[in-house]
Amino acid sequence: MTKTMLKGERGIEGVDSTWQMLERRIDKDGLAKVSALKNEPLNQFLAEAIELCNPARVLVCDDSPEDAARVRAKAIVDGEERPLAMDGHTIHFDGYVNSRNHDQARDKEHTRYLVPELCPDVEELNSIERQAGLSEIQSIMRNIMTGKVMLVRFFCLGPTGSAFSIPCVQITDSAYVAHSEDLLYRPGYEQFCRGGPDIPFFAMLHAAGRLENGVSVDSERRRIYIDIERNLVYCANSQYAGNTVGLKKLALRLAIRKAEREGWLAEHMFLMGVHGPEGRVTYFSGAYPSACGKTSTALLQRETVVGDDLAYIRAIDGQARAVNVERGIFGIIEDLNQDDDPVLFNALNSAEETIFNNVLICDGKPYWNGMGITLPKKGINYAGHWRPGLTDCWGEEIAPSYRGNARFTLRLNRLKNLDPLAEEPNGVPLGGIIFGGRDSDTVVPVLESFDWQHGIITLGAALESESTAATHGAQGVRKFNPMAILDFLSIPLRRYLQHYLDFGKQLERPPQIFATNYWLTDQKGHYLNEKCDKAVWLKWMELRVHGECAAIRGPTGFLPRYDDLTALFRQVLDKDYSRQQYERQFAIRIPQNLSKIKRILEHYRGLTGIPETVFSLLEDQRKRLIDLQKQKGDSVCPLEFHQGA
Ligand code: SPV
Ligand code: MN
Repeated sequence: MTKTMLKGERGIEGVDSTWQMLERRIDKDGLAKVSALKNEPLNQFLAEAIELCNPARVLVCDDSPEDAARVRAKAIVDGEERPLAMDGHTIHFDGYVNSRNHDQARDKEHTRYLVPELCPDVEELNSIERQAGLSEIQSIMRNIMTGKVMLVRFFCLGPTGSAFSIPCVQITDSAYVAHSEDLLYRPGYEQFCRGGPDIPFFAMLHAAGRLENGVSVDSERRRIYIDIERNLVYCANSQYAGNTVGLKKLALRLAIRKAEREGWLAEHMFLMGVHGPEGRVTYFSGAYPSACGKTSTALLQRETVVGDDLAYIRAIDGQARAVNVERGIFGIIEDLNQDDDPVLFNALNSAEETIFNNVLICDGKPYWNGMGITLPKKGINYAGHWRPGLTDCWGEEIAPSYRGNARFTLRLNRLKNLDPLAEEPNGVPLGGIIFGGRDSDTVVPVLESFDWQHGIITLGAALESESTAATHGAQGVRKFNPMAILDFLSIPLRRYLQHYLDFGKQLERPPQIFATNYWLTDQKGHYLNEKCDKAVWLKWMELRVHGECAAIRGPTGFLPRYDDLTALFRQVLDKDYSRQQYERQFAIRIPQNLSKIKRILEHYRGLTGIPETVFSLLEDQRKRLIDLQKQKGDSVCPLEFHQGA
């Protein structure tokens, strides 16, 4: 938070009265912790929050294990979490009234930016005039913590003590939220201490509101308001982590603005090490919309994981270097099973600190859809007592675990394939960036762009994904989701894209840009790949980054050669890979690619100020596709191209 938030608001007298107020409301231990930071904007934020929310008590936590244990215990006492049979395991349920009224996902409609009147840079964003928004959120949060304990916790985005670090303070009345953050983020109290009185920080104020059975119930008064002027986020009447865990998607929004000002990238990306020949490790980041295979890619066996959701990327001495913003995973649990995701499945079955979110509980054990075993016929889930065939008031099936978004929360250091450089303050060097959507009929399973600009525009800015929330079995609805970040954009897309293009200019050798698509089907709707095939695509990309394998130049980018894939399928998965499989998977489907370009161009034409490069690169691609179509027809296998690379 910058000093500007104080300007004109309080003089010396104000500073004194802020401190007097804190002295009245915070106990001696807490006061000592706050006072050691000597941070006046922080004091002011605390005083404002206390005045507004009016808690019975304030508990200020530092980085000590004792404070973390207090928070964990409180989550149980308050009923926000319940212990499970296995040591360290708890279950948290988010609100559910019926399939149309629940607290099981991010509330996009009520997530708004507070902006001054006529603010030009947010016309594409869901926003509300600042004063009106502040009045509304303040009226919702007034006295919202009456009788409750306000928790004050300090965390750090990115590794501590590094160029990437962003200190954050989270105020919340939810021990579940504070506990989740403890699993997901690095402790930050010491970082604040070291940073001195002028350290800039992000601030989050959350209140779960009225609870019944440990669950937030006033969902009609749920609001997530982001004050971009003060780097301060308010959230009320929700527990779902995507709304409430300030350091996750709320801080991402603030970080995108900061990154634009300072010349780096704040991204919705995993980060992983792919292991090449002779012990070489090459790092990749990957942007995938929710439920497109992001976490399962990041956690692939034989590779090493740095992070699964958020990455900061900086140009350091002309090289792109990246860190995991987090230190834990808030991952989707559906379909997670022993065969496909052994690393995670084993972690979820070991007796260490894990929060299960919105799964089915029977005899103290967690169960979820697609876990690969027969589920019990009764239990407790997000909707209460559950049995098969239960429906809500709209006739929708109540699944054992919340369909598509039941999750788990755990620390990454639990996983045996955590990358040794995961805590490296300078980050890991980035060899490649992957953009991956859920696409049944257009993009080939793996593809490399011609260069940085071509990749950023035709793969990143043109990313689409088919929704999974559609009725079971029905064709998904395709959604435009550039860089998988549309939900979190806090600047107009034109600026975000321009910033990406400019970022590349700071790099001596920009990371190579790739696309993956794990979801390609044949005309009958059968998947053309198995889940495990992604392991091969990663190894191919790793070789490409080092120029160790040739590729075929197609109209949309570089494609793998059949012989290289055959060798990799044998080496990585011990599988045969037939020419017929290759032809079906890697044929360029020209009409579908042309339709995609048309859709993407339409999106961009509907916006103002989009960089000209976006249109010219997509137009060039269109021409290449049409030329090829004239020569070879609608579907062209790479074996029919002639140029190599
Ligand atoms: C996502 O939906 O991209 C998530 C979960 O990572 S949430 O915290 O809801 O954003
Ligand atoms: Mn995410």
